[in-house]
Amino acid sequence: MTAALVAAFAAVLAVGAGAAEPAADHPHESHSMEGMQMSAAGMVMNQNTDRLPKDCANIAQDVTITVHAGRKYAAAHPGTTYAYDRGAWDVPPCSRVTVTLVNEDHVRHQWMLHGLPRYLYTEGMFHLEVSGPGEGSGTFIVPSVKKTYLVHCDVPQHAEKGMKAELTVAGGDGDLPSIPGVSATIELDPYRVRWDAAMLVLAGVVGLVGAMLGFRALRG
Ligand SMILES: [Cu+2]
Repeated sequence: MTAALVAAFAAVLAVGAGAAEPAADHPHESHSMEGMQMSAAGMVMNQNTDRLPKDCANIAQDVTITVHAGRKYAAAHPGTTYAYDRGAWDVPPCSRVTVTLVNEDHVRHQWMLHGLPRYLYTEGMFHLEVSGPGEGSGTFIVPSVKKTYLVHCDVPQHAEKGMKAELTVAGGDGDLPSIPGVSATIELDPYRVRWDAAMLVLAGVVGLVGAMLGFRALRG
């Protein structure tokens, strides 16, 4: 009981301390946290315009990419419903990349990139979202390593239905599977058997019973 009270008191103190911190400047209408901006039209998460990856001495180059997202780009890739206008982009090592996402649909679309260093980007991710027709921009800096980064839209079913791409640094380290216009779709065998101990015992029993029945049939 006492412990619970102490914990509750500590929690209240912690909340109080957080609220007492000086409020960040809000020069714009939108909310702004560390690397995150939100507005009614969309959001940018883990934006980074000046913090260098450990392996970069400076920003090698500024690169701008405009990505169009929408149903109409799926027409070029049979079997897809949503797509970006391109399946791949390549940027130089240590470049500062500014992406503008142009959403041409009346549904939410995202341009989410995975695999960035976690010491700079929460969850190793850069995330751009536009909630309807319109556009949004954000910036991140890539490390020097030759690497292929996965890009997709995280709205349920959009990546599965084609909204998937890759961003390579210095040509990347191999294509990812199932990228429309870039690589083949992988069909996993859903009936693949896992040969663990239980399966082996079961197979043994089935074999033994079969052999016994066979003997009986021969003798009968
Ligand atoms: Cu989408």
